Amino acid sequence: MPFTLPALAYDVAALEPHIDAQTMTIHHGKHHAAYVTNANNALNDHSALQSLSAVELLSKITETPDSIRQALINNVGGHANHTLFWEIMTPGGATAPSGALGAAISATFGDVDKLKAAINDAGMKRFGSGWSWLVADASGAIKVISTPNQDSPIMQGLTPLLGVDVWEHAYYLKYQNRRADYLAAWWSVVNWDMVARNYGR
Ligand code: MN3
Repeated sequence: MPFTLPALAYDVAALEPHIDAQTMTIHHGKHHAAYVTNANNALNDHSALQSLSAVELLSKITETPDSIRQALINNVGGHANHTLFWEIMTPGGATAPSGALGAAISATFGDVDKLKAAINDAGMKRFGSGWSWLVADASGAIKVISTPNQDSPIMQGLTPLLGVDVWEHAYYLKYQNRRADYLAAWWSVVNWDMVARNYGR
């Protein structure tokens, strides 16, 4: 089995009250687990691809077999997206980005509040299910994008630094239709140290 569900680095209740424990339990233990299972199933008859990492598969997605490409986009993408999502959240993390990322955010957006506004705007404009991202390109330039479904920025040659899940399963139990409230609250649990580390990778 190429992929396994990563354990959370914190308790499912640790992000309360911003992200509730029931949402975390279902999101991690059911939704993410299903992406892992379905990614592994898609690779069942493709042993040559089983040694590739999620990043490698997504980077070379156009070279994967037609018969499984959409399953890989959905499920390897879902696995990679959620793995990053859990990592960039933490209880009681730094409230602002530092180092090279902090400088890049100041230079590109003006300040972190403008970055947050851009991420929230992209998340609000995402019709249906998807993600809002802060990404870096190969030159280190950063920008905000949104992707539908589980499409990964890695497929576009971009490095995801921060991503917020705007599928209803990420917020509906606590926030119902109030995606804006979820997005506003989510910034309280962002792990800026990890986001900055992603920029350095
Ligand atoms: Mn999700």
